[in-house]
Amino acid sequence: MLHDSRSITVNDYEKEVTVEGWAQEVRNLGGISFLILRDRYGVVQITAPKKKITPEIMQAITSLSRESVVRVTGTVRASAQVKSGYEIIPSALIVQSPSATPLPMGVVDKVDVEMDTRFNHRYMDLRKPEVRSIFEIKSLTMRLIDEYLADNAFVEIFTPKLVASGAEGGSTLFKVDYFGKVAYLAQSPQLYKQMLMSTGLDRVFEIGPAFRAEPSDTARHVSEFISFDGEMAHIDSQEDVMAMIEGCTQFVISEVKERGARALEMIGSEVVLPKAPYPILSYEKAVGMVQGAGFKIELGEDLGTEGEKLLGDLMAQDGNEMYWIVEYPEEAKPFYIMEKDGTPYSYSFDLDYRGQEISSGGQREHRYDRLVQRMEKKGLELSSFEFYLNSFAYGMPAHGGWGLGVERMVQKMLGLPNIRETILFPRDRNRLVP
Ligand code: AMO
Repeated sequence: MLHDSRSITVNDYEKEVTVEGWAQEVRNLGGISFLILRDRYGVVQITAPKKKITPEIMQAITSLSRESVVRVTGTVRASAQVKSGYEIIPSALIVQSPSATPLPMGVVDKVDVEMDTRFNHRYMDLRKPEVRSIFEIKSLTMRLIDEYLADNAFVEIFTPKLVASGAEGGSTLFKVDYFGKVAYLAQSPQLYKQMLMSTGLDRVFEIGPAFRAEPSDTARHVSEFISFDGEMAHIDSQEDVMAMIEGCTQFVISEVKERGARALEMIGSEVVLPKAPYPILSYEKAVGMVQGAGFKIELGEDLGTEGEKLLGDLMAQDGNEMYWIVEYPEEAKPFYIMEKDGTPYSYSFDLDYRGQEISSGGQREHRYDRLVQRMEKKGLELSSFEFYLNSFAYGMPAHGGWGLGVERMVQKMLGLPNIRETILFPRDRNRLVP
């Protein structure tokens, strides 16, 4: 079994180990050479004093190009000069895969590399521990969501990503040729998770890809993201749904702090557990707050990126990182959201995290006739939604749910400037490769 930089302990001192990694740095000082080998967990120092090693090993080290993959067998020696407390004196060294030169970008160099260059050479960018660790946190986040929802009796579902009609508006649909028919990439599992509410599977969730042909080139939009969707039946109001999300986000963030401590240190992120319960602002109140701070917006309009940021700053003044905005104008919300009768508003919510929407949802219109009315009002072609509407005609309980952009949440939790930092191979208007 190979050792790695994390598994070598004082118990291995004076013993022989084999390690493998990338040649991060080679220093040749004549009588002695040093090779810094990087693996997933850190680095090990290979110390090669000319007098104690074979000429072949010396030759291999001195001619090694940076980032080559090397396997080294040697004896572990305590060393006060090395941060880890030990070094390895090599008795065998194999270059498993030499690296070409020059490198397309540096791994340890402290120069700022353009984002495009980084994403063009993502395999190299991800060799940086601070970049790679983001994906350990993202993976942990997914596991924690699973754990929380399983504990709350949710069933994990997988809905089609090739669909015949879009639920989130026509402007962001990606068209696909489906055996000669028009199909689309799913913008969300909306229609399917709602249909399941009529079956007795009364709490479902899905974590899966969602596709949006977003024309905007921003730090928060991509054309493929991971959506964490939930839907719950037999609710009294949308507050039941909000309580579930709030419980989940608090659980995820506190456990990430705990279980992700090592990765967080690598990234250099200090995660703060938001103050709970999250304050609830009505849409009207939120608009009033940003207007009060000099922002130009009329009632009925969307807060937009700038409005959301400003609201985030205002909420931060009282130490609130996460907050709800509820009761948006029904006109601004999709057909499946329930109207608040006698008002221009709706039973809907957004969850904002430090000035950025990370989730939205609400109570759904479960009454067949009202749903049809609402779809007609929105100008939808009812025949395209027959499969969906049918599930409302034979007994559909009151229900509500949410969609939460996992990458937006991870981005905000880690304090990263751009959503793309949380996606291995991001897709946007300008990028389809790698
Ligand atoms: P919505 O369209 O608001 O709602 O999307 C839900 C959440 O998904 C994330 N998101 C995105 N993340 C990155 N890039 C994008 N282009 C992008 N678009 C959306 C956001 C957003 O809050 N069906 C409803 C949810 C529901 O009511 O259940 C929906 O999709 O974090």
